[in-house]
Amino acid sequence: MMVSGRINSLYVCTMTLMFFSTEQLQAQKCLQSYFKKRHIGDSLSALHVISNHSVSSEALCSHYCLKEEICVGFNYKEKHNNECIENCQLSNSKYDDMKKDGRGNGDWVYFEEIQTIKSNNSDTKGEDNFLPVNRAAGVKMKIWFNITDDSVDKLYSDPRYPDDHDNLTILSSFDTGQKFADNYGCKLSALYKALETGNYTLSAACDNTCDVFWGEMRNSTNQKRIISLRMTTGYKQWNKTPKQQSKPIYMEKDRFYRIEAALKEGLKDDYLIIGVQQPNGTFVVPIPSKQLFYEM
Ligand SMILES: [Ca+2]
Repeated sequence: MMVSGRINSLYVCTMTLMFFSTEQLQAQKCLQSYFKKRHIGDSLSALHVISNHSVSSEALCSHYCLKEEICVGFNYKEKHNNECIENCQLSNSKYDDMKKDGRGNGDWVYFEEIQTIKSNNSDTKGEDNFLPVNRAAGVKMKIWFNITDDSVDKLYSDPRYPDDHDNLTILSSFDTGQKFADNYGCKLSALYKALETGNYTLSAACDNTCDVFWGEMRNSTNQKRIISLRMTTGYKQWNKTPKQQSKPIYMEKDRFYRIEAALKEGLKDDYLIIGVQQPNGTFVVPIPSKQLFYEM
């Protein structure tokens, strides 16, 4: 059985290298990531799915998973007669954490990542030691009103997103406060100055749903989604689900990094707050405002 599992893992990775040999970044990731076949069964419920895709092979499905920082596995179903269906589900849930989800007599195959992807180094390292000239302390918050539903995906699919926002305000930190409005979405963004070198873990609590992104300061188009919450937590509640925490993120002292977060609120309570565990082990909530800047 162990031999069979290893063959399956290597198969997916090898296929990815064949299809994307010109994409150096993906090749580097693939060398550090393998997918093991865990289960044959049904499709996953929305609770465990980051996104759905229509793909021509399991190798392409694994490629999408490698591009998502929070993806830990994917559920794939082979197409028949070139049918137009979504047959690739990316998941941020481990197989053992999904309990009954995906179990059944279907023909979906769930693959799980068995080695953690390491952060890729940027070639803009020198530039990230300097803040933009036109900056100020705080966090920029863009707001879109009149979007119903709880899911942050409704914000992303709104035709006004991301450029045509209704309102703009500046927060002192990554804390929106509580009960701002109903049926709105917002995007928070700031540059974060690391005060020491080492591994950081970001944590989020929100109502109703939210995502957190992180990346190099200069490369705003290559942000990695490091937290994806599709359930409500309490305000400053940090133990509702392990999905509230990011994987460890390596940052260097005195360098600047871009942190962004999106929130979607339906009705009643609403908030988004982000904390950070620093390399020295201290957990700070919210992220200290003296380390946050926005571009004017
Ligand atoms: Ca709410």
